[in-house]
Amino acid sequence: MLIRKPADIRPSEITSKSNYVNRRSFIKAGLAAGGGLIASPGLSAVLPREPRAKLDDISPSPFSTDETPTSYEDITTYNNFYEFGTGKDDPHRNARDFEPWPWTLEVEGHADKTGAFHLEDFVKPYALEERIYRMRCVEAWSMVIPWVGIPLADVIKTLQPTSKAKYVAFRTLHDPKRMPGQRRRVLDWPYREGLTIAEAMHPLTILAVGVYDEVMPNQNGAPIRLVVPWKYGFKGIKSIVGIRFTERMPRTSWNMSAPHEYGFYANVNPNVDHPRWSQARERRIGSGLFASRQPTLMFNGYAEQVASLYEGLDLVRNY
Ligand SMILES: Nc1nc2c(c(=O)[nH]1)N[C@H]1C(S)=C(S)[C@@H](COP(=O)(O)O)O[C@H]1N2
Ligand SMILES: [Mo]
Repeated sequence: MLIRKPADIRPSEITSKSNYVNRRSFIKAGLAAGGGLIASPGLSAVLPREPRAKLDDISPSPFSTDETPTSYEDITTYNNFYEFGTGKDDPHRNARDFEPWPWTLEVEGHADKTGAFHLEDFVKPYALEERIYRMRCVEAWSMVIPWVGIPLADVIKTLQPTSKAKYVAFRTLHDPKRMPGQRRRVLDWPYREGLTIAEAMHPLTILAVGVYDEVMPNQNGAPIRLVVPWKYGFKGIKSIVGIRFTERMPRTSWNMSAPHEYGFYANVNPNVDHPRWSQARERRIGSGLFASRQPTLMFNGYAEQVASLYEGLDLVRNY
């Protein structure tokens, strides 16, 4: 079995809370010292900066579905990414010139290892895995996507949240110059999402850095985004610049925008309709214009793995 947790990290190799205050000087220091987190031998996720660059040393995952993946073309041209426009074909056109590098990720809140990290250093200690997941959008379409990523649980263990960390909140880059869709207030920017700590630690939850063994396309959330396959697609926040461990349930973009339509949990549930449409069936993208809609499965087909997270929770009230 692959042991994916990095070896013990010396305190000098991690940004401390006081360093975080002086984030800029840390980033410079981190560059000079060769990075924030140290890679352990045998692992090491490497992220090339060129668009469509191949990712090396990807191991397959037992969590992958054996359903046929959606084509690269469909995965990268039919998207929601409101930072680049609200139409399904806006992201791939408007994100073409987005330059994700260099990328800094801030870790904040109730954890021992908070600070600002160069993304390369942040992912370096982990091994890349391919996770072929069924993905279900709240708008009743679905895809099968071969993500490349690292388990979020491994990252969280490294960051050492304190006992006060009950939730993990994520935020997308807010930069209207680079993300033209943010010049309109269609959402309260930056895009925000969140998970309970148990959901974040679940082995199915990953931070994805690629699709089809290539670096993450801009329109899919370059350079790093969240993937939670038993939840509606909007939980999969793209182009993440902030991770915060919180004691209280964080506010999330779609819940703030339309609380009666989008809850915090957003678990795929064919028995709980959206107020304006049914969630019982879904259209698999790429299956042809006249293909019949297939039934949506509880927790998007991942019930066996995740149902225990919600024991005793009323899933109609907690949608
Ligand atoms: N920052 C950000 N993340 C986002 C969105 C967005 O508008 N902004 N849209 C979400 C929605 S509604 C879906 S269905 C997925 C779709 O993109 P994907 O096919 O690349 O997962 O991204 C999610 N992540
Ligand atoms: Mo969505």
